[in-house]
Amino acid sequence: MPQLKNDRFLRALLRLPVDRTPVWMMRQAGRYLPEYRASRAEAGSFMDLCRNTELACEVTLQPLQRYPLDAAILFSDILTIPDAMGLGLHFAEGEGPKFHKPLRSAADIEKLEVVNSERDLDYVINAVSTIRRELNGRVPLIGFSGSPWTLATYMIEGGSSRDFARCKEMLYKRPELMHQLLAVLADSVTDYLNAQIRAGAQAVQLFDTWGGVLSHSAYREFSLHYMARILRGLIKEAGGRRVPAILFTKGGGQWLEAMAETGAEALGLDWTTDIGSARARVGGRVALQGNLDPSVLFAGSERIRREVAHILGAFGHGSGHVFNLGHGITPKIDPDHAGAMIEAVVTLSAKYHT
Ligand code: 1CP
Repeated sequence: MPQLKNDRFLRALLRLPVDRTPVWMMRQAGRYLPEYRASRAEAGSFMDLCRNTELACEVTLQPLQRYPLDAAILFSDILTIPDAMGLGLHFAEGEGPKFHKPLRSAADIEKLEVVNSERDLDYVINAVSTIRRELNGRVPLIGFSGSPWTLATYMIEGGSSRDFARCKEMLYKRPELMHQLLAVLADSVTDYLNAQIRAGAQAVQLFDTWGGVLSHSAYREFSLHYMARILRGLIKEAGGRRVPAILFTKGGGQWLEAMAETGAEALGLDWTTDIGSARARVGGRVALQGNLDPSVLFAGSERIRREVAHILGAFGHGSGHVFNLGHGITPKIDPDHAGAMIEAVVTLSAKYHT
């Protein structure tokens, strides 16, 4: 493997000194980029794009051609695991993800088996090794998975949800069944992330997008517990380097202390938390990633620069911060505005690392 030329993202996750704050964007490959829309049209459906190694590699690299980003993230989706479990993922035009066979009974859950990623998700694992090769050491590659709870919400609801009514009904009426589902998912996610690490992922992120809809105690029992189990099972080193893990619970700002106990090297923050207070609470134990409100990117470059400066200042001096949005970039953002954000991080952050 070629030498890694830019390791400030990996160093910041381990709270080692860096020359400036590293930056990447959740959903940095996606519909806000015209070149992504062209590759997507060429592939056919979204899943065709994920399954086409060459095109998946191409869209992963697209944002790096535009911007001085410090990391690449595998182009895929969190819902590949439920698809591999036989639920039949598809994307209805303009409607988001849907499953042909959502989980509707105890029997549906009882027959689920732990996914063997090298066999059942070979297209993702091939994409990881291809992207790693094509990156040629330019920046590190991030692998990812959804958290068991977040995957369970899509599998039970059959797609996106507003109120998570079916999941919450199961959680309170049949908690043992929910635990059975989450355990199969946790073992599948562990296998999936380890297969990505073996194929070349240099850091991994767990997306717990819907952890924040749980009650204070249910979050620990039904989401955090399973993420901690995954983190304990991950390969910790590859190619002579630590493979850091980032834990992102959207809406999880009040649980950072508990999240910092899981063994993750870094916590992702959404935009509702003050990053300075978060650092005071957990910064001695974990790095922090975030946390610009993605909607700031609707504003002009002056406002974007001010908001970036505010977050950099709130985190303050020293390593342990990876700049990011507080959630994924949305399709209507002008790519030049994303560029303004990245440029602001590059130019304004060096003074915090002297
Ligand atoms: O039409 C299209 O082109 C599909 C849009 C799209 C894209 C670009 C989907 C469908 N997924 C993706 C890629 C994707 N998804 C990545 C790629 C890497 C990157 O550049 O960041 C990643 C990391 C994801 C992860 C993902 N998928 C999450 C977790 C992160 C988050 O944003 O909260 C979730 C919840 C999903 C489910 C999903 N897949 C796609 C959509 C539109 C959604 C969200 C549905 C919902 O809001 O419930």
